[in-house]
Amino acid sequence: MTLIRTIEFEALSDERGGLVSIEQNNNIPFDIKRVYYIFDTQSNVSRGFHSHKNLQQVAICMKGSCRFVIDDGVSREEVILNKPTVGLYIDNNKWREMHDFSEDCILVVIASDFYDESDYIRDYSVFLKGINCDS
Ligand code: T46
Repeated sequence: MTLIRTIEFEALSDERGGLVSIEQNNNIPFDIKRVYYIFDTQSNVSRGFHSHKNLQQVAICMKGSCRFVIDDGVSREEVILNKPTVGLYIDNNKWREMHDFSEDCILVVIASDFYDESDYIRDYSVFLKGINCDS
């Protein structure tokens, strides 16, 4: 099973430019409750290093690039996001890290729920214990 699940968005492009439409339960596989974005990134500063108990998300790099690592507690896979037409689906119970941000990166994240710090697991050993309890 691959840990990297990307979604290709249809681009409605013409001589004026491109347009992508995002719709819940259509090209996004959940009800959308929140959208946030990350910008002013630095190439030597990584982010993430957590999993979510329940949250599902789709991350889209609207500008620039960054590298995501997805880890299910058994294996780790990575992908470079650098297109506004590709989203990375990040399921719950997956450890994620974001590295190698370009300085012009704008990363938009579409989320299935509101911000809730109690949904985060920010300690890798706690994440691994949770995965091993479930299996
Ligand atoms: C994720 C990756 C891809 C809020 O108050 N509201 C929000 O909606 C978010 C996302 C964050 N925050 C607060 C929590 C922290 O005090 O903003 C601060 C920075 O968040 P964090 O350190 O979690 O940011 P990242 O870039 O490490 O992770 C973020 C998301 O938090 C996370 O859900 O999966 O992007």
